[in-house]
Amino acid sequence: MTEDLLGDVPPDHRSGFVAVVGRPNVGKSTLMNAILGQKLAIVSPKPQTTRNRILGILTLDDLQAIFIDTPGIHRPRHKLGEFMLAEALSALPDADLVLWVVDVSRPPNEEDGQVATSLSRHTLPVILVLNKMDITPPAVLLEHGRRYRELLPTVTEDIAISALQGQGVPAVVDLLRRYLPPGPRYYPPDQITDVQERFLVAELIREKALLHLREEVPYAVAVDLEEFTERPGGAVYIAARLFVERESQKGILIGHEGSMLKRIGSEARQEIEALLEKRVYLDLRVVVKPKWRRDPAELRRLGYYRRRR
Ligand SMILES: Nc1nc2c(ncn2[C@@H]2O[C@H](COP(=O)(O)OP(=O)(O)OP(=O)(O)O)[C@@H](O)[C@H]2O)c(=O)[nH]1
Ligand SMILES: [Mg+2]
Repeated sequence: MTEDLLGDVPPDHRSGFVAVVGRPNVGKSTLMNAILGQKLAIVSPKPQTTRNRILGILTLDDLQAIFIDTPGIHRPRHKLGEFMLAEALSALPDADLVLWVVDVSRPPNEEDGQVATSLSRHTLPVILVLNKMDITPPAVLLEHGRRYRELLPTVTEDIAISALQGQGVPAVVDLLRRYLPPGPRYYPPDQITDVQERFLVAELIREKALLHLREEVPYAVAVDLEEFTERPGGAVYIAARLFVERESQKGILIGHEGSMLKRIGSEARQEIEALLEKRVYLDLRVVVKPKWRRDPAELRRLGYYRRRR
C-alpha cells in the first residue's frame, strides 16, 4: 500500500487495536457503532448477538483506532459457544488497549468475573466502560462502579457512558487518544471495516430474526447466504437460507401463513437496501439442520471457525 492511500499524518499520530470485550448484552456493539457513527455490528436485546470478531476502523487526523468487537464472554454450552468464547479471547493478544464494557445498571455477575480473570492474564491498559448510565440512578452507578473496579484493581481508567444515547462517547475517544501508542495509520481513511458486504447482509437478516423470535429459537438461527447477484438495472438479488435445529423452530420462524418470515424479510430488506444503496430482492427459505451448533463441519461452512493467524 502506498503512503498516498493512507494520507499524511502528523508526527504525534497515535494508533492501535482496541479490543471491545465484556459479558453478553452489555452494549459492546452499540458502543462500537456509536464511536464509528455507523451501524457495522448488529445489536439486539438478546445476549449472544455477536458471534464473530468484527473490525471497525475509526480514522481521525491524529488517531486511528481499530476496534475489535467481540462476542460476549460466557460459559459455552455447545461448539458454537466455544467458538464465540475463543473468538472473544483471541482479540486480547492482538490488542494495544481494552475497552471492558459492563452494564452498570446491574451488579457484576459470574460472567463479569470471568471477563476480569481473562483480562488479568494480560498486561494491557484497560478502560472500564460503565455503560447504560441512562438507566442507572447516580447512587447505584457509584456502588456498582466500585464493585466492578474491585474485580480488576489494575484497571487504568473508568468512565460512565450511555452508548445508546451518546453521553460520554466522545470522552471515550479522548481516552483512546491518551492510551494508544504513537504509531502510523494502518488502513486507508475511507476503510471502515475488514468484513465483506455479504457478511453484513447475512448479519442484518440474523438481527431481524433475533429481534422477533423468542426463547431458544433465535439462538438456533444461522443465515447462509446462497446468492448475491447484481441484476441489470442495478438491483441486487439475494437468496439466503435460515437454518434452525428443529421442525418446531421452523414453524415458529415461518409463522402463521408465513407472517413471521415475511416480517423478518421485509425489515431486513429495508436495511440492506440502505446499506447497499440499491434496490434489493430478498428471498428467504427456512431449512432444518439438526444440531448445526454442535457440528464442526457445518460451523466451519457458516464461517464460525477461528482464522489461523
Ligand atoms: N439503556 C441502554 N441500553 C443500551 C445501551 N447500550 C446498549 N444498550 C442495549 O443493550 C442491548 C444489547 O446491546 P448490544 O450492543 O447488542 O450488546 P453486546 O454487548 O454487543 O451483546 P453481545 O453481542 O450479545 O455480546 C441492546 O438492546 C441495546 O440497545 C445504553 O447505553 N443504555
Ligand atoms: Mg455484540
